[in-house]
Amino acid sequence: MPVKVSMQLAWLCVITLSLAIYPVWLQKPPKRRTTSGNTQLKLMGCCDEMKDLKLQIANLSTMLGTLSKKQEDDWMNVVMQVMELEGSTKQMESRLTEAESKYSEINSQIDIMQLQAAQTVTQTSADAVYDCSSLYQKNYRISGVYKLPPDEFLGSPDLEVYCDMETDGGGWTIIQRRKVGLISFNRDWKQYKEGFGNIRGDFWLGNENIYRLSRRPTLLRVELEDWEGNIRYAQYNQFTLSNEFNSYRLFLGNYTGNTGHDSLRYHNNTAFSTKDKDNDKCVDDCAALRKGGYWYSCCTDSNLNGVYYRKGEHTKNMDGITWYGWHGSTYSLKRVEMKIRPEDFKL
Ligand SMILES: [Ca+2]
Repeated sequence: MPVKVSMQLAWLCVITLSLAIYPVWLQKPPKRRTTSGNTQLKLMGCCDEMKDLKLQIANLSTMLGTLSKKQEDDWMNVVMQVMELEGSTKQMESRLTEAESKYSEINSQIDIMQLQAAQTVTQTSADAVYDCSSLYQKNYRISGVYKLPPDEFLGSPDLEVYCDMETDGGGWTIIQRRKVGLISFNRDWKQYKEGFGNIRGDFWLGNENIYRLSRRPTLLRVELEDWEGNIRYAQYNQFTLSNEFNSYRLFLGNYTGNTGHDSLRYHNNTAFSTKDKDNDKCVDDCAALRKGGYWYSCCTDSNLNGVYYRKGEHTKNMDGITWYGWHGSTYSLKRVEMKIRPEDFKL
């Protein structure tokens, strides 16, 4: 073998061996991380972005904190408001309940009294309920509506009355009231005979009923109120009405009171007149002129069943609710009540 060939073989062996020992040389060399200028710029930009982002995040965190705080405050406010509302609602509810219970208490008291008053029908005459004074003597002391039993002697039916259990000792049966002013008192004979109106508001108890209730020696009390809130009264003993055959003629005894002069005296011993029954002592038709039913003479010194005029209109007419002795002929009063009680009523 020539030396040249041997040398070539030897080199080949060395190279082969080397390749066997260092196979990595056959692989592609790994990409070196270049640090060229372009990449450096990119990196710098990235850092700035990061900084911006960090700043934004910091800002957002602050905003979030502020918002959370605000939300918390708002929530607390809402809670406080709800609590306040709940408190006032509870207060209102309790007031309502209180009022309702008082109302039902009074109502049930009156119901019981009415029931008890009705039950007295079967009792003996000594215990009979004639009027509000009888109820008062049976310890019914609350003013309001009661039902009186039928009167067997007169054959009259049961009667709803309003009792005044407070004024001057109580026991008063109210026979007339003016205070609301919505219903007309310009009615005919039959209506005045039987009564009309609302027992809790304005009404006339009825001449037949008044006649029946005043058979015993009776006091009449007239209470007047003007539009300035002043209150006066006139009281009479020996008050009575005659029967219908005698036109429910009025009779009065002595006057006591503070109404200026006694403006019912003029109507004493005078028959009752209505728009359809002129029983007055005058050429004129007083009931038609004064627009009410009353004991018109020629014509009036008082007209308690006249026209109801409201404040502002109350001084312009002659046909109003008048008491000449106190406010004259053209002043229409704000409130009137006529009530009766037996003279032997014991306080
Ligand atoms: Ca006449």
